[in-house]
Amino acid sequence: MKTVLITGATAGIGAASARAFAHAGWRVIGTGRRADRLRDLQEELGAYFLPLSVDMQDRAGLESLAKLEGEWSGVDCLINNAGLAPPMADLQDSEWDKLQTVIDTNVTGLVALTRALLPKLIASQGSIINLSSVAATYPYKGGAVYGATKAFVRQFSLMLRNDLAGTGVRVTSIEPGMAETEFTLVRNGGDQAASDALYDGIDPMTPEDLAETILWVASRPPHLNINALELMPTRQNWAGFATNRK
Ligand code: NDP
Ligand code: 8X3
Repeated sequence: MKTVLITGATAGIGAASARAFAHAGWRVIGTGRRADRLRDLQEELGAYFLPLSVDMQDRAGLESLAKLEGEWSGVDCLINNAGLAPPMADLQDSEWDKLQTVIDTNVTGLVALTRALLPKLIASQGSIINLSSVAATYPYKGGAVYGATKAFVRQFSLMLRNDLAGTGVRVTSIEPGMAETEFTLVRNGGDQAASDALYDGIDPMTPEDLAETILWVASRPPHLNINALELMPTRQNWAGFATNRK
């Protein structure tokens, strides 16, 4: 039986992935800060789900995830999913603490956890699936720090493959557009109406769409590495260039 560690399993894409992997016969280690949500998921998924409440900003806590023993000691797949965006704002109008939280979570925590788990992933010839975003590639106004963290995740994924050459470990950057989760609620400080308005009428991707894709990536045969995968709702596309006339 294979084991997957999914960060941010308390909501959205991470929770849907926990369900998809568990139903496909994997053991699932799920993390996040909200212990009550992890407990609910354990009740739903049973003994093959291990809930571990860890904050991505707590490096020691993340490193402790690499020290599990017994039946939970092996890790075959790491899904670096936990992440968030600060409110949409120009940098000059942004609150520092919110930016710092995003950088610490999306970048620093992701690197710390990946580094700590690499010995186990090398031993299992496992795989790493990182949640980047279309914001890594396509700039939009008010998203500089978020987009930059996701560009980091994309490039980190591609370059990590060089470090891992010959080990059999696979690395993938998943780059979604709009998926309806708690993402926009968190970004807007809990404004449900604003979140509903953003997704209204565009048939956004669902967390299950992404979970199915992530499970598909993790289930490819060992000789096949999906480097990067970009997905969007059919009703989402690119904005044009902007100009500022004098
Ligand atoms: P949700 O807000 O629904 O879920 C985010 C998850 O991340 C939660 O489980 C949350 O857990 C966890 N998380 C956030 N901060 C921390 C922290 N400091 N420590 C531990 N866990 C944390 O969002 P999504 O499911 O949409 O997002 C998942 C990933 O997908 C993110 O990396 C996001 O950037 C990316 N993504 C999302 C898109 C979208 O449109 N939804 C599109 C492209 C990428 P808790 O709060 O319990 O700690
Ligand atoms: C979030 C996707 O399109 O809202 O990563 O920037 S989008």
